[in-house]
Amino acid sequence: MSRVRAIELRLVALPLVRPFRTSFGVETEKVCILARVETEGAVGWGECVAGTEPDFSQEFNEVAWLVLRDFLAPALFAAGDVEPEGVEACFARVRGHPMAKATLLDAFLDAWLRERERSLASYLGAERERVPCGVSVGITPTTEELLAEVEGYLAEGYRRIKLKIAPGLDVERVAAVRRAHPDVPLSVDANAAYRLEDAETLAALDAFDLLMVEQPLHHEDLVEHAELARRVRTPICLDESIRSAADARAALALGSCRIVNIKQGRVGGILEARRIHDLCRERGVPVWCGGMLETGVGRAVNLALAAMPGFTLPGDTSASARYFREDLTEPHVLDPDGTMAVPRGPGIGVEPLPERLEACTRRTERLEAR
Ligand code: NPG
Repeated sequence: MSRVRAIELRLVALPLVRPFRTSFGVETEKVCILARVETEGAVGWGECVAGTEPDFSQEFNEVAWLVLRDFLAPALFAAGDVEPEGVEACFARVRGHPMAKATLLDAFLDAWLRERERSLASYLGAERERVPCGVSVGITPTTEELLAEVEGYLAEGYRRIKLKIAPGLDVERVAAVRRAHPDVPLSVDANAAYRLEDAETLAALDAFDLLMVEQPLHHEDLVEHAELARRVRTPICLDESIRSAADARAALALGSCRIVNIKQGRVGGILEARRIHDLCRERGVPVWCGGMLETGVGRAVNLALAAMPGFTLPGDTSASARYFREDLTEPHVLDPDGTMAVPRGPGIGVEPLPERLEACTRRTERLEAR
């Protein structure tokens, strides 16, 4: 059991090395909440995956901040001595808001593990010391720029390329990349930009031997994904649609997907991510670790998750240099063989560097147990 004495919320902002364009918008800066939790014996960190706008999800920073400050932090203080499962339980009366919940649960788990001198990877039963890494390539102004970017990432060693697509920026672009790289493991991610009426376009992607097409249709429509799955050969992977283990169970029961992207921040934290992993593993469904342009704090969590045995496909677990000129933590570095080390120190195994953190902080608020 551990007891939380104080929680500090911080809004931080880091410029991205290049703009990241998806079907729903362009990001030039990473702006996110970090939570710092003090227990009797340790300090833990958690990163919120929400962004500045309600686009990828209904959650966004300003709302997550309020939910953390006014509901989740008071619930955690009131809970007193708890285990990680008890933190989840004390958050249960807040409906939804998985990204806010994940922030504080993960920070608590980091502190709880540090008190016990245990790494997150060992807590999760992670088997690998290094994980194979992929990279997600945003939509570029031209096909030439896309080819150049892909070329650069392959030269760095990335083992799987994921291309962001949107209606009109799909078949030709994928064809060009496939022509240039006949054997590279390749996938596409639509971020819910298509409709079932676009099934023919999506079926045209079958020609390119893709690992998967990720989240082609509306985030709330499992039935239409199941219908689409009957019309295309490429496996469908779901991301936005899976906000919990219950969603994953429903999607698999309906045949809406054959692969699941696990982002712990999207599903309420590390414990729920583990449940989805276990469920998929039992059913022989491959999972992989998604990314949300996290700083080194969130990325450390992703690397530990990606080392679990059911994560059989390379994730969007890219190196710090893919996102930031200077990360908040010591950088996560890609080996030329396309793998990255899973942090092995206590807790998540990394901490924000104090000076970097101060330089990136836009706002802080400290909350104390009474
Ligand atoms: O490498 O962290 C990364 C980014 C991977 O493409 C990526 N993330 O839809 O999965 C996604 C997308 C994303 C990023 C979505 C940021 C929302 C915010």
